[in-house]
Amino acid sequence: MFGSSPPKKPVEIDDTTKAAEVFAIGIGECGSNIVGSYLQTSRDKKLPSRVRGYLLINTDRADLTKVRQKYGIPKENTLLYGASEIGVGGRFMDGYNSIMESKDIIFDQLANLGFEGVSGFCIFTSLGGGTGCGGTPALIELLKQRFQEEEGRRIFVYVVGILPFEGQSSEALNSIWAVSKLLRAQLQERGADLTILLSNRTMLKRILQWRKGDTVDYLQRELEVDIADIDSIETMVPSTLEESSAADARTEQAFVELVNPLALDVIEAMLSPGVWEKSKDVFPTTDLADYSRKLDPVVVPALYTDIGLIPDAGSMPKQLRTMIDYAVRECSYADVGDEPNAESVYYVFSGPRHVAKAEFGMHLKESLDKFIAPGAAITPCYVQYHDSESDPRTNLLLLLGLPKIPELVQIINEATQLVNLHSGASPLKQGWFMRSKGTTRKELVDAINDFRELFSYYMTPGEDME
Ligand SMILES: Nc1nc2c(ncn2[C@@H]2O[C@H](COP(=O)(O)OP(=O)(O)OP(=O)(O)O)[C@@H](O)[C@H]2O)c(=O)[nH]1
Ligand SMILES: [Mg+2]
Repeated sequence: MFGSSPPKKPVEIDDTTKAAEVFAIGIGECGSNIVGSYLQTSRDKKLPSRVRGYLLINTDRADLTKVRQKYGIPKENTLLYGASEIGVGGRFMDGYNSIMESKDIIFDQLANLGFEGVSGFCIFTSLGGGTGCGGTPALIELLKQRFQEEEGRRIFVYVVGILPFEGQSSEALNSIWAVSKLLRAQLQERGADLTILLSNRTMLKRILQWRKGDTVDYLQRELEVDIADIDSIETMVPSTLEESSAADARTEQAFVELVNPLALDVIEAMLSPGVWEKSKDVFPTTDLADYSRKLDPVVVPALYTDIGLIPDAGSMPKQLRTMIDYAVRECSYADVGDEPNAESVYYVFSGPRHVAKAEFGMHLKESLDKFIAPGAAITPCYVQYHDSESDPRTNLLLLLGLPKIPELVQIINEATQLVNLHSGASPLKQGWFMRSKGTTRKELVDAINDFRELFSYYMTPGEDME
């Protein structure tokens, strides 16, 4: 069995990796890309290791090879599993079953990579595909079974899940299924402790806002089309992504390349407080598991980087309020609108010693007040850098627990339309659900209704589906 054999290759340990107790798993194309590019970027920036080990898994041989080459990933850190070798093409139940059927080879490989002693796992995946979307809930079930039920040892499992671009209705449906599955599994202690949502559509929107000129130049170059104005880019998404011609695949690829750096920034911001570094103080002491202890199970991050706070320039409360307003409204990774009404908040305020000060906590708390539900808990964390040579940037990471997410309405509507399109008395029509998702219409309708319930404040009464 797995578990008893010692790691074949010892995990590299220097004083910077001691505190890194998390094992990263990238599943499917998106998940593998995110982990791969994260590792590569950390290497390039010479950041201390935030992860104790990692594994990229896919049911698609070509994609796995590509990711290995692109990011310089050793073969032993990748695994091809499942029967098809060409992915599951969005059929998420196949993604789910493939993981269950490959349990032994997956755990063998994890054991070889030294996953035994870790206290947590971070799984990266898109929510709209098949391999990662279906495989993630299965993988978590197996991990929880293995550690919590068989060994009686608590572990935390975080999922960083990527929501689809606009207009990808089939992916909207998959995403709803996956999140509802993760939440339901949690009731049996077999789900994710935290599901962190990053949305491709919002990340794209942010990029378009912040780096307008650069983005237009980049897209024109990549796609060899003339982009008249910024609004035309956003409308390119729904009209093109649903059909899968080569040009559309290129558009999607270009969008993905645009948003991935943003995704990496937030991952780095989340992982960094839990890792020891020479010139850094963190208080209160924070390890990664704290996020799940203090937050609701679905989280949307917001990250405001390189903030121009000037403590000597007077009115610090006002500067801090402006900072919080901007972070919530303009820097969230899924659009939370103006009134997220979050049920819990975790913030990580980092920067030079004279800026990232606990004394500012009171003002931060006051400023957050209008964005949270009455009684919502706020958990602070301060990260101070005291390296006299470097001039660290001031950053604010907000983790909003169970916020309102207006864009989920859009996702629900896209998914509902698709379900309606394939509904009807004829069994031929209903066959679509089994054929393209591997499951029944009922399971999908239940998932949509879960969503409506959880995020019910957006819905008008009587919209439930039968
Ligand atoms: N942000 C981001 N999104 C990606 C990336 N790669 C794919 N996506 C998105 O992920 C979704 C498709 O999921 P994939 O990850 O390709 O699917 P998969 O898990 O490999 O599953 P199958 O291909 O169906 O077997 C689409 O919404 C893509 O836009 C990436 O590197 N970054
Ligand atoms: Mg794939």
